[in-house]
Amino acid sequence: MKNINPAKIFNGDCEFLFGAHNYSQVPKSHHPEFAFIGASNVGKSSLINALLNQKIAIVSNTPGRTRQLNFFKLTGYKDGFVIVDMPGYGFARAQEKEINHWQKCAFEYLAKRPNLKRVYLLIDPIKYLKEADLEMINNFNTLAISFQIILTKCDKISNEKQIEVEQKIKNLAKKWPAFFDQIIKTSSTKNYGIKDLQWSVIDMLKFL
Ligand SMILES: Nc1nc2c(ncn2[C@@H]2O[C@H](COP(=O)(O)OP(=O)(O)OP(=O)(O)O)[C@@H](O)[C@H]2O)c(=O)[nH]1
Ligand SMILES: [Mg+2]
Repeated sequence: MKNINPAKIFNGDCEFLFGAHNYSQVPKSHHPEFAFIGASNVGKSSLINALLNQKIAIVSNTPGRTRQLNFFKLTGYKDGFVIVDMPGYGFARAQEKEINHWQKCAFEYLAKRPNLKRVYLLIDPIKYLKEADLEMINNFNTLAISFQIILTKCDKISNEKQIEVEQKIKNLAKKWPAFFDQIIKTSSTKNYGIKDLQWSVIDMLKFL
């Protein structure tokens, strides 16, 4: 552990592997995967860029920007590992057909991916937990997929408010068996909490 340097692993050197519109397009892989999921516009792509230290995922003011599963590979640790940017859910202007398609695709990916080591569920603390987030959490618990919650856009609220939201979620989480009991508070714009996120990934990889 002493010899691990996150700055070397997340040094901006990563490769866009592919984007997939359907789970059937995703090849099997033995590389450990970490998926970022959450409501549309919550800041998934921005956080991935901050984590990877490279502007590789597309960010937009318009909700519903990421419309496929995007796979990014890093090779700087062990045999390599993969970060997955997922399309956001709860996008009000999306058509029902598209919503159903994405729900099915996300569910299939989550259910059929043995190399998926952890899901990061992003929550904007100002918006708090919505029905769609709770449904996703239900999926994680049912499928026994380890998930960790990340609060995004923390530059927009006070420390006190962040801690209050964290406590509220931890109270609810007593009933969530798949919940990894550590909430990471981040801001992609201020580069806050990114080291914590890097260590969270590394801590998982260390034991593989
Ligand atoms: N203030 C602030 N704004 C942020 C932060 N992270 C992202 N944003 C803004 O939030 C908007 C959405 O960011 P994205 O990273 O595209 O969000 P996303 O979750 O990938 O969105 P979809 O792909 O549409 O699901 C953009 O306008 C970002 O600039 C943050 O840490 N702080
Ligand atoms: Mg996105």
